[in-house]
Amino acid sequence: MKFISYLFIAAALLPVTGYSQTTAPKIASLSTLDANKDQKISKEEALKAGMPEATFKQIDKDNNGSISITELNAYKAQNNSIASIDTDKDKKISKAEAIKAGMTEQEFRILDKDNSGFITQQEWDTGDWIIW
Ligand SMILES: [Ca+2]
Ligand SMILES: [Ca+2]
Ligand SMILES: [Ca+2]
Repeated sequence: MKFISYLFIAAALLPVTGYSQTTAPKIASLSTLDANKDQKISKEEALKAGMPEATFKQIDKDNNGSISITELNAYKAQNNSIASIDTDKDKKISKAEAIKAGMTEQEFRILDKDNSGFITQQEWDTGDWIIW
């Protein structure tokens, strides 16, 4: 009985946690984030690109004030599902969904490799985009 109620609590908490993390999911490409192209994202660059300070701190694992490619890849390994920006849950990103999350039309066309009008997870993975 106790186990079941724990399960229930966990199930009840999950959507809430998910929601608070993705209230307004945003995306940015590495090339946008790393404005001066030194293969590191300084805090200044991150904040300028609209990344919240809390997210920056979360990715900057060694706390040295800049995000290395290694740190970025570690973050991407855990946070790379397009589900958080796929608001209508059809498993692909429409242009409207992409633009709402912070992509430009031109960037959308580049990522939509087969020109289907949607970005699939597979297409997304070929890009250098970060979701937070
Ligand atoms: Ca940089
Ligand atoms: Ca760092
Ligand atoms: Ca969608």
